[in-house]
Amino acid sequence: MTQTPQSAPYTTTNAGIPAESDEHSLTVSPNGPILLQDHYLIEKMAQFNRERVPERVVHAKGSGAYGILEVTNDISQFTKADLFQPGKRTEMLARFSTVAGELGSPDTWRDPRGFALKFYTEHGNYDLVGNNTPVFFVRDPMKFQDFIRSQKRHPATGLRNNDMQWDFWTLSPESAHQVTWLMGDRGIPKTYRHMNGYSSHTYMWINAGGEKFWVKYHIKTDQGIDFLTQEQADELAGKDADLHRRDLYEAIERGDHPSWTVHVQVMPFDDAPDYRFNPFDLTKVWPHGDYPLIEVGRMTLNKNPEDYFIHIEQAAFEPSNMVPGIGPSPDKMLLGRLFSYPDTHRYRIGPNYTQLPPNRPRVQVSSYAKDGPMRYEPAHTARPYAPNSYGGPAAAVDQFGEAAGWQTAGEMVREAYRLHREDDDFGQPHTMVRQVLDEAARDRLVSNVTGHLLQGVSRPVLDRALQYWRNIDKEIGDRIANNVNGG
Ligand code: HDE
Repeated sequence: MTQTPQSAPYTTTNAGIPAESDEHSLTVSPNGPILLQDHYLIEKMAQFNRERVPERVVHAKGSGAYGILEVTNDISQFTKADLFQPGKRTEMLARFSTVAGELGSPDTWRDPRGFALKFYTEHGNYDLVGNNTPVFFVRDPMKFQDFIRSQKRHPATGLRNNDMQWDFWTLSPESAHQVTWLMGDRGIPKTYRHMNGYSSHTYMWINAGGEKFWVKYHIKTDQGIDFLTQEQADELAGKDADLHRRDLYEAIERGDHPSWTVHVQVMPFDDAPDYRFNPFDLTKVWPHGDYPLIEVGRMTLNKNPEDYFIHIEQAAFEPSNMVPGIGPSPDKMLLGRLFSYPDTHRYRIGPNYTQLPPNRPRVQVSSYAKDGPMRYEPAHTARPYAPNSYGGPAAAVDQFGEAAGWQTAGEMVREAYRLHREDDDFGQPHTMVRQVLDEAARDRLVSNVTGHLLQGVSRPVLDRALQYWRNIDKEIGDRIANNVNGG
């Protein structure tokens, strides 16, 4: 029997009882049958069978780290949110991810990247759950599930299928802006440290005087934007499927702490109705000439999680976690997300997920929630009901003000957004292709789209895809058509 030095911690059962062996089951004589009373053996096998929680249905492959947000500018004229007050430092957690790939998929697949942030503020957790692109594929949550299924695996073959992707995209022209981002250089960041993050959505900020503003967040990497070409990414996917996870972890370990400068665009509340684009349409950006970036602060990731499963696999981000001074906007996609994330957490990691280490607020919770599996934090309420005459607690409306909202009225309908004067599906991607991309980037875009279309996209989808690109930009579309049709 291997002697364990008394000073070292010894193996125990999950109940803390010293284990009798790390290598031998309990049997009758060395060659005899295993005994049911071998509690530690049975515990080890049963625990092993229950180690998995369902992977995230999207954004399954990811990596994360803890850090700090430091406010470097005075933006208190726009928001009373505690974490955005001058000089404030707030601890945070970030998780970066791909979208369509499963838990074990390569970090370097072409995909938008999740950019999820959780700020442990003095008024509870504030979660800003964005991507590395400022727009998205669809503008109504009714189509999100369908979009994702077109990106994942064909039900018959279990294989990913470019024909499905382009079938959905070409039948959903609102996808053109995000697809242009996806098929360009931003579709494969060199590392998680070399990409920006965006709220994508428009949110509401409310200042101490109750004035409301519309904002979009831009979280710009201080490492500089950098990307992998399709060829580099394909090779690295085979060599090191966890390239981005390794890079982030090792950079923080060696003290090379990645940082991002946080900015916002601010739109006066009353500008929204007549703005040239629908400011709440998630497929649109606000040109910076209309609403320039205003610096907010710097976020730095400086601490790796001590246990990946506990802190990153069980991290639960939810756009519905908005603290006083921050609120939603009429963006239908954002409003859909406010339901979906807590719902997915309750399913994936249980109803008391907010008591897990990465999700626990750094302030006292007095929410009248109680019981449920794995609950261990008391409710901090005098009685399990409100109102009560034994010390409450009661909502502090006077202290934190009314919920963020806006005036609205009308019939119940199922319709697309009403168009603003410059709203269309191809204008902004065209501007991006012509004014943001340089010639080399346009060449890579043509090459990436050509390569993607030549992998199993068949007519009539292929013809629609060629027209889709001509709608975005005639010259780009013709070049892709020329390549696809063999010159
Ligand atoms: Fe998500 N999304 N999403 N999403 N999303 C999830 O919640 C959803 C959307 C984003 O690192 C899920 O915890 C709906 C836009 C990130 O843990 C799920 C809609 C943007 C992450 C979900 C969207 C995002 C998720 C699955 C359309 C960028 C990973 C696992 C209305 C602005 C967070 C989970 C992390 C994860 C729902 C669209 C970003 C299913 C219904 C737009 C970064 O709840």
